[in-house]
Amino acid sequence: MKIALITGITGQDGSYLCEQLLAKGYVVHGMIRRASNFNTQRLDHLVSDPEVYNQRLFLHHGDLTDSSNLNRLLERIGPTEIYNLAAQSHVKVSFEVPEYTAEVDGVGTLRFLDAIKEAGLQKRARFYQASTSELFGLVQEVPQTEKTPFYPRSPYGVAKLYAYWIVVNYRESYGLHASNGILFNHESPRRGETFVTRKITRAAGRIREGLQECVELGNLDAQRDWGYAPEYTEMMWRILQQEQPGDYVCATNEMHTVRDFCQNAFTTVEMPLTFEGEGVDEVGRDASGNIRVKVNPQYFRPSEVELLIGNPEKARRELGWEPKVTFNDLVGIMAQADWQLARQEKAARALQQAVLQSLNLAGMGTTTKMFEP
Ligand code: NAP
Ligand code: G4F
Repeated sequence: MKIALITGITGQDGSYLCEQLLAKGYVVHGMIRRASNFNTQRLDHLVSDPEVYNQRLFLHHGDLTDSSNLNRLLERIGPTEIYNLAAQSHVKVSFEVPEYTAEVDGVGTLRFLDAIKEAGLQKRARFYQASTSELFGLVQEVPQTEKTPFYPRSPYGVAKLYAYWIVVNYRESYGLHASNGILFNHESPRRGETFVTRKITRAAGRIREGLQECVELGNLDAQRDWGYAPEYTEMMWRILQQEQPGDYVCATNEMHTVRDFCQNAFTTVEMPLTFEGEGVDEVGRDASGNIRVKVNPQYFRPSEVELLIGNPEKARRELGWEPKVTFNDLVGIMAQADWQLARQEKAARALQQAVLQSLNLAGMGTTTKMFEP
């Protein structure tokens, strides 16, 4: 029987991977962090299914900073495949919590590998590490491949660089079946709302429905190779099905600016934008001249990764992996989903307003300002 352990199962990738492994007949165990609120929204459809939850899907509290917990989980579960997706995954936030990011994203990976070795699971368990195109940072070559030298530009990138090399080291030293997926940005309607793509599609839907005036962004010139998350989690599985472990770039080989993403998203919600001005004075206006996109230096990073574009040739050749969802498809999927959410939010607000008015309490509880990196 195939038994998977997924860290970061509550995140974007963890939730898609969990669905895919269950569909392939795996028993799936997930590590979740204790939180003061429920944090399993992306898994709710599985957790509420009595034929799945506690039958083929099991959740365990844990944290990558706690070795004793990792040891216990490995001993109890005896996984055949381990997907290490847990991380403090926000690049800008890593400048504010560099030490914590190193602990979780860097040393956390070492804790896991060492726990596998100490538990004597190196022959039984295959290990996938969520490596990242942020390793390339200040890119030394365009497009980036498995052979491009690394030059990380953030505490996040540096922590992930340690994780990358410790995976290689444990593979070479102790014969672990341990692999790195060097994944370029991948997005979906489940993407966290403070990553730029989701921030834009959320804003486009809400602005279209009159729930928000404008969205403030950072560097509009940054270029990324954006793919569709479920295709990337499928690739993680393919890597672990290989007889030999290895390291693979996973990307679309297409690159677009943040500005392009905005234009495409606002066009999807039938509110095309025209950009004018430069630098911090650049704005995006709708057809009536209203400003819908502004630049706010608050969202700039101390050091920026200006461009990323990957060449997934090795994955195509060795794993038969090829992304099918194009940039336009991806923006369409996300903007349509968030437009739908905005319509629901508008309807819920109207209902709330009507109830408050009938109670003579109108105006309470409608703030939309959020804390955001
Ligand atoms: P995500 O949505 O931010 O999910 C991160 C997951 O890690 C969440 O489940 C989070 O739990 C968990 N986590 C955070 N700190 C933890 C800790 N100390 N102990 C245990 N769990 C912890 O990220 P994602 O987009 O799915 O990405 C998955 C992985 O791929 C990450 O390692 C990320 O760095 C890497 N990656 C992502 C991309 C991308 O474009 N998405 C590209 C390359 C690499 P909570 O839900 O409780 O916060
Ligand atoms: O969406 P982002 O925050 O993603 P970033 O920094 O590329 O990191 C993501 O992808 C990595 C893979 O390359 C993962 F390893 C990592 O875990 C994460 O999933 O920012 C993308 C670009 C940046 O250049 C940023 O400066 O968009 C720019 N940007 C412009 N305005 C913004 C904003 N980013 C955010 N988050 N918010 C803005 O308002």
